[in-house]
Amino acid sequence: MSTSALKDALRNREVGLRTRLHFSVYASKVGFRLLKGYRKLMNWGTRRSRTVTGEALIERTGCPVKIDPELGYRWIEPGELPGMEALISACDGVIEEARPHLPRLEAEAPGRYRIAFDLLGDDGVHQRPELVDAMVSDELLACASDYLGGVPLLRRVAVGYSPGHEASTGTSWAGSQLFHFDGEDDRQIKVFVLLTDVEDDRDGPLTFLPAAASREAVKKLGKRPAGPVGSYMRAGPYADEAVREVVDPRDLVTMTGKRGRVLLLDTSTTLHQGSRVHHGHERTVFMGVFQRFELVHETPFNWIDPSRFDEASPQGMALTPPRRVPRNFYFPDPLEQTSATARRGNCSKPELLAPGRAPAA
Ligand SMILES: O=C(O)CCC(=O)C(=O)O
Ligand SMILES: [Fe+2]
Repeated sequence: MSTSALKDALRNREVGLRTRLHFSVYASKVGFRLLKGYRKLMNWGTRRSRTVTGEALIERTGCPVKIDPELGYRWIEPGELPGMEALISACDGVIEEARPHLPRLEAEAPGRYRIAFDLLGDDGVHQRPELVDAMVSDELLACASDYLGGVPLLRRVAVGYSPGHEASTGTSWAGSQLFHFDGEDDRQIKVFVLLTDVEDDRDGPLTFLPAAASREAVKKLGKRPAGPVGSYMRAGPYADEAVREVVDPRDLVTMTGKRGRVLLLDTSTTLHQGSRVHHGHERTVFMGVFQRFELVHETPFNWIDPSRFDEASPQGMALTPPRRVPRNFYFPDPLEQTSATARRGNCSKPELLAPGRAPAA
């Protein structure tokens, strides 16, 4: 980060001093590495046991699904991962329940919260154990442990609803509709499952550049610009014109396809955007997120009950974060009568809040 960017970070009064200080370190390459080293050191024991458990799982399963870090993504074929059918039908239930509330949610949502709504609160996740079960199958956890170097945490389980936007010409896309890198760590895995057919641009497909090409694109863009202070983005959002200058559109991969198509994507190493849904269309996608226990930059996470699994099992580990927030804290029931975004973070125990917390993606 340049000195002026650092000054900007420190001056920005929209977020607290701790957040600004955190960002002034986090946003530089060296600062990020320092933070990462510090986090690794502080979590040495936990990392060790997660590595050992992950290795045992990889050996036991033979790790049938692997992600090539140079690509940063992998498509999943039908039958490769267990539990996907149950997951899809549970998601159908979520959408059906939410359908009558959608106009109100859209009307209430401010700014970037209007881009993609999470229709699942913590209670919704809890009521549908098949969503978590599909995410913590031995096969998927082996894949995630292999890619992330130890049993990671399942931090988010979401059903994302992206409504159509009036402006389909592309000048008013914002936030995650613009190309960016997610910033919680230097690697993570998001599991996306299409719940409706995504045919073409009008359905706002997730669009990304594979990891090696993303690395090259960033070099050509000059230096990786820091995301806005307090943002979950490590870099971006980039204007389309800037991306167009350095990226061959033929290198972009789009998540189009039939309902049920599954993608594993490292949103930290791949330049990506999505939800540019045109007026008269809508997109619904399931998303599960795996991040390392010792991640560098924490963003809001779901409360998920680990008690169905043995504490020392890979599944138990994947569901046990370093600290708990009360159920419904970040992700209360989105269908309650008052705005979900207004309720998020309202809690009778504010001391449980992490200082410097960034908003959710
Ligand atoms: O809405 C989309 O397709 C993109 C969302 C995104 O940027 C993410 O999940 O990291
Ligand atoms: Fe993203």
